[in-house]
Amino acid sequence: MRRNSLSHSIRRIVPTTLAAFALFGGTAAVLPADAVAAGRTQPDLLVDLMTTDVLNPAEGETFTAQIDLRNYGNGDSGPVEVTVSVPAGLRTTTPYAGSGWNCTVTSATSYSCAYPQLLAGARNRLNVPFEVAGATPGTTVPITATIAPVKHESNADNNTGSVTVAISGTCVVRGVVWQDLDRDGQREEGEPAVGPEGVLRVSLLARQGQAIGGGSTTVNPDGTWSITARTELLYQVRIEVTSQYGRTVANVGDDATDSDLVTTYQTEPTVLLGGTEFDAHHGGEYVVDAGLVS
Ligand SMILES: [Ca+2]
Ligand SMILES: [Ca+2]
Ligand SMILES: [Ca+2]
Repeated sequence: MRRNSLSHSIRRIVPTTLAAFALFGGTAAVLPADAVAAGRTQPDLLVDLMTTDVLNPAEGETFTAQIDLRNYGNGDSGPVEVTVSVPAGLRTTTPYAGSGWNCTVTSATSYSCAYPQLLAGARNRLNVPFEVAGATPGTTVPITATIAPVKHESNADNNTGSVTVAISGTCVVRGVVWQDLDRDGQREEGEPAVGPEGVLRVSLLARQGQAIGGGSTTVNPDGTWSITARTELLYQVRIEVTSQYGRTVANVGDDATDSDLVTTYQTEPTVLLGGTEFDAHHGGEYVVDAGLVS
């Protein structure tokens, strides 16, 4: 591009821009009403995320609500004060010390927690302990944290966050292990049970890291097994059998008499088979039957 061509383009653009500015009624002296405030630094505290260290606490147990706070603004906050609600079914216990936070039990239904200040852009985690007391198993209870707006805060609409915690109950997971002689995926008269000589172990795996639950057992001589376990989490049944067996086809025909093992995890030195992941709720009974073929 030749030099004089470029300067010609610029001359054309400048008047157009000025015309557009005039069109919007602007002069350089007219600024938005909040421009003075915008020129200052402003904190903006927010509840970024709330989690609990245990997904499914049970009656009498203690867990921690983890409240991640942030100053999203460009100004330091000054003293921070957070109110954490204690819903029915939970109760306060001794607050943690030593994190810089100072929490006190203000009433049966809330904690009040103070922190010296969050600098612009800073994050911090507030940990608040709860005890499950009188909650109905299988229900969820909400915990809410609210940051009191600080001076000059630019947005107070994001100062509240919440998390729900599911209260564990109990369920029964059970099944029968049998040999599917005709390999049709259905348990029929005359097809024998596989007892402890063939089934080494039945395990109930809790698949979420922060959930408490699970268990294991062995089968009875008639191939039946049963585990009573905690609820409000995801489970998977795994059955370990001797290497002469494999699994028959899964989910064929009547669910009451079919095989519910869908995955083979290993075949040596023992055979490890698994069912489908399921959500376990209080009072539930979950049946995972296993048809084996040799
Ligand atoms: Ca805010
Ligand atoms: Ca059969
Ligand atoms: Ca079934």
